[in-house]
Amino acid sequence: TPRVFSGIQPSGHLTLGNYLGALKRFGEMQEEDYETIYCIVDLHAITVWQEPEKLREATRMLAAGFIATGVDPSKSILFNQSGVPEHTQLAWIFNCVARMGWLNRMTQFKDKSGKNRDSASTGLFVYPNLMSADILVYHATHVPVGEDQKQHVELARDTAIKFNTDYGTDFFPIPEPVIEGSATRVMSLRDGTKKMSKSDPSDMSRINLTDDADAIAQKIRKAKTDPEALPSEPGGLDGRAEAKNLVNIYAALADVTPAAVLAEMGGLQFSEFKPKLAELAVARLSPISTEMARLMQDPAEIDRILAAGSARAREVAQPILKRAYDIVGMVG
Ligand code: AQP
Repeated sequence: TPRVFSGIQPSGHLTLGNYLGALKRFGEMQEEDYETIYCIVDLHAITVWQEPEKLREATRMLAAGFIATGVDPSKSILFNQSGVPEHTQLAWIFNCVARMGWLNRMTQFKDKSGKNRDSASTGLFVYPNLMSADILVYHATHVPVGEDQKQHVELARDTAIKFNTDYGTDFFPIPEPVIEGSATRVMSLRDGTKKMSKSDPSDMSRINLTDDADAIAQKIRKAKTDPEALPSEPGGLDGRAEAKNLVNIYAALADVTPAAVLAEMGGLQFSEFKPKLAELAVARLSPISTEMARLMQDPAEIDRILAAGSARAREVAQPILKRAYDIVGMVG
């Protein structure tokens, strides 16, 4: 069976972008013909400073988020990255395989380091190599991600190819990004040119999976739009980034295409469409936030689930890591 790997950083509250771009697909793929491995990538999170107690809390909260959105720890392997040291051990090899020029092209590094590149952590720069290791230490072949992570999965492919070529082997499979759905890039509610992000300083820019019904309704009501009515076909959204974003969100939440949404709602003003969107978002998200809150009442149980997941993950990763070290020429 093909193997799926994907991860999410415990760097803040889960957003609607994380849900529609990634999490929603995780639970679905678990029920399809895949072996599924899902990871809370805590080592990636510390590429930018995290307050230690908040990091622990966010890790447990994210575990609750995975489970509440449909990941079943008895069907999928669910764990946190630092529990499986094989990731960082393989990442070192990949630090020596991937080229500086490849990492220099990564747009996420440019975005996150901003103008002051000299003060970004070195971890932020080499983070894509750790992500390559996350995937390849399981010989995973399918990586469900949002659009923003496509470039990193491509780097993992290049790294697998270069390792195989340099060492004259076909040891690493070449992983494929799986980017599906009508909301693979959910944009900020305040700015249609920026992606919705956990770490955006403005809470009004995003819907958190933990937001209550009032907060969701308020954020959608205040979301930036233009004065035009909804068009009746997707082409009418060209050049209208904010309008397009809200239609895509509606479509993804309703599990229909944007064209189907517009066929039904074309001609509506945003003052009429937004309450419908808010109602749908609340209906979809409130069971998730209720379940997350319930799971968070027993953090020790969450820790047990993650420890059991790490043990299962190590069983898969250890022989693959050992073989990789062997190919490279390490004694032992
Ligand atoms: N806005 C988005 N639309 C669609 N998918 C998204 N993802 C993130 N934002 C959107 C997908 O969610 C998964 C987990 O992302 P991550 O935690 O690895 O970090 P990220 O991509 O950097 O996401 P954030 O929310 O913006 O986190 P911060 O603010 O910490 O950087 C990935 O599959 C991603 O594609």
